[in-house]
Amino acid sequence: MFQSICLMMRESIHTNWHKTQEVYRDSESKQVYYFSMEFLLGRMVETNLLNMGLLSLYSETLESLGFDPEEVFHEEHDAGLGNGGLGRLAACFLDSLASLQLPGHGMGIRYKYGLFQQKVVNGYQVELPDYWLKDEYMWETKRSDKTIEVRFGGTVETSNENGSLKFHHHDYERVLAIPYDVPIVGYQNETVNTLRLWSAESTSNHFHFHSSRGHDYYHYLDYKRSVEKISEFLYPDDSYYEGKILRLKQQYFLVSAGLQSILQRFKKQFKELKCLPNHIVVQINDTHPSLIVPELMRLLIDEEGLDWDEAWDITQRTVAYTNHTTLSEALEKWPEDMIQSLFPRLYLIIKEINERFCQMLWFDYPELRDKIPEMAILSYNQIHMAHLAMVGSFSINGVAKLHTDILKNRVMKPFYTVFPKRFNNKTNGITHRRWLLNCNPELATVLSDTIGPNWIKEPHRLASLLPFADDAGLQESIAKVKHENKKRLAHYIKKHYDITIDDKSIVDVHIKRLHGYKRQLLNLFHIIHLYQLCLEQPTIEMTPRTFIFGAKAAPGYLFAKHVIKLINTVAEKVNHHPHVRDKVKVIFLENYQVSLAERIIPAADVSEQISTASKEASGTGNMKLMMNGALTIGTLDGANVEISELVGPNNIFTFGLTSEEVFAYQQRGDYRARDYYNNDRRLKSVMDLLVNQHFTNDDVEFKDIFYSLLSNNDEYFVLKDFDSYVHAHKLIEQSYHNQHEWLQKSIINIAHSGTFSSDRTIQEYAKDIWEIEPKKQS
Ligand code: B1N
Repeated sequence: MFQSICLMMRESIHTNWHKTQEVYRDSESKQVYYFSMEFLLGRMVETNLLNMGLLSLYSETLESLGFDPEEVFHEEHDAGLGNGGLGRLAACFLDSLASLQLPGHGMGIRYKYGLFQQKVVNGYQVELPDYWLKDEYMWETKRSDKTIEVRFGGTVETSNENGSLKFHHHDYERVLAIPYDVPIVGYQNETVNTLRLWSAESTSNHFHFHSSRGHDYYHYLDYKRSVEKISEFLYPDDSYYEGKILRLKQQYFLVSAGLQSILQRFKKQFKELKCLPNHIVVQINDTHPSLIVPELMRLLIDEEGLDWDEAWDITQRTVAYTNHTTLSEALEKWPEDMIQSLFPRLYLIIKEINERFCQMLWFDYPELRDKIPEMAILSYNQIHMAHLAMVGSFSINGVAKLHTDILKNRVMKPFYTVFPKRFNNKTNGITHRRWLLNCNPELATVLSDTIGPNWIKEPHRLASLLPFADDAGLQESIAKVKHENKKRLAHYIKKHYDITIDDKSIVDVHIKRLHGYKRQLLNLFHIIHLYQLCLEQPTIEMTPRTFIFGAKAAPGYLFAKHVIKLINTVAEKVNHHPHVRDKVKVIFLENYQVSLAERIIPAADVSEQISTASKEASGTGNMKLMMNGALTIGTLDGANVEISELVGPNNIFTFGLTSEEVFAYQQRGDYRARDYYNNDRRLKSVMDLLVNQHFTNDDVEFKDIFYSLLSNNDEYFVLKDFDSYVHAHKLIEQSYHNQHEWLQKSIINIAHSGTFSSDRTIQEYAKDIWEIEPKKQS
């Protein structure tokens, strides 16, 4: 049934798909290509039906045929081609581009294995491969006719032809890049854009293998294996740079295949390469595709015969760069010799770009001369990809106001001095179609009943809810929807975990990748504190709370894995202790992914956004949760700052150090975590439970956590922020007690969430960076 539905949908999608491409071509529209190593699409059947305007019809028809629509739709495996926020942002952007009728497409990799599937065994995370292509992927179309060749390794020779240098590439390894196109359906507007995912294949005939090393069969098999590995799996690291050669190959594979296909299409239609920036813009999602800069230079100079200055002008006017993190462990720095041996020609180009950039600094910015070593693209045998991206692009943007300010005034400060006009902010957003209309249709109906349905096309109109924040009728309807959503989640938890949660409890959710800076540990310390309160005072009055965690840890990130084990261990204790279990429940939902988020978010009362201030570039879960009426407990970090400004201090629970305070501590170096352990009785008794075998008789993992806080001086200020976090949770409990007050806050949050629709974000990119306009179909 699922496959039949998809086949029917494909017919009408494909008609509009062809039409859209014709309209773009005939109108010579400028088109944007969003290059990203990750697209975290999740399931597409429901959102495609929604956007086609057919969701109710299909659901009703399925029911009348005796099928449960949910069961049929859930046959679709999540497309998990991303780690977390960065990959999901790319997917939301595609939805908004199509829904706003903008000519914009995605370029990515068709990984054979998406992000690993997480199982929890005995409290530990276990990773299983995500073989998402096991069944046919119903949305993709293979386009063998558009195959591209990508070249790795080899040597470069120069020759002098009529006074100009020519570069010849020999003995390279040939890799075929096969595109698989996925249609991106706009919301009820007949626009269908393209996400092009590249798959690596070896050349089928090994006699075509351009190697001086001969046509040896075993050599061919080795070659075939090494090629197929390129698009085999997604690296499971979030906000972390792993300097693996295979990852670098993946990046170049995407960049080279994507760019060549764009140039091929461009040249068919237009003659003058000089006009490239008038018709094409390439947005790079973090530095992962930043080899686009030297690769475009290579194609323009070596293949198209342009000179350096012409090529550089075109490149700089075509590429735009988005930064998503300031964490030093996530900044990409590739070893010079790795770049040189994998891409000998790109290496020469990067050296030349670096040389010219450093010369320019020396002559034009004498005051920055002593900064040249730290600004260079190539220094200490490393290639700094962020520097390459900044020098080679016309736009550099951060993803929330605070984050952009930190880039301008701290992390990228000297670059901001040199290129002040390039820097700009584009606060992230989420598609309200998936994250409200589709995942919480009952809430959407209540909203439309109150303010009419215009907010669906123009999400800022959700602000019309503000006058109704106090309205008893609306409050009651919203409370009812939330309660129904909690019951559904409770049912899911009962079925899959055999744990009963109180559907009248405060549902508090912390769902995101597991990372030290995201401080799941701080949340857990508060939970342990509540647990101890219940033990000390068995009759204590407490509004029952359900704490839900969903988080994957990178397989090699031991600290994060220890935190998962600790959450599960605490959950086991808390959920069974007779003095605690009716007041506090802790659930770790395994395999957190897009489809699970769609279940959890509509049921949430409280949204945990508690990163160490300055560390979370934006966050987007914060936006999804507020849009579904949850109230935020959060630090003044990332987009929380903007949420707080919009809803006002009474409608959010902020706590903890500010980013300025964090920077000041780091600068002075006078934070003493141990003092907080010694001086706060609650904190000491919480932490001591980690190492006194209270939870298990073998607590090596927990000792590791304990010592990371004390011996390593608590890099993320968990101990410092504990007190104000506990206080904020007390305020939450009080406020929840007064349901009228709580629902008013909830409505105010929903009303302001329209600002965080990715439609708003994409309109800003379209106007300020891309200079593209909507194209009506027909
Ligand atoms: O990008 C999201 C932001 O909302 C988050 O705050 C930010 O942490 C996230 C290397 C990353 N930054 N950097 C990454 C992902 C994978 C990888 O290999 C870095 N992800 C973010 C959207 O702007």
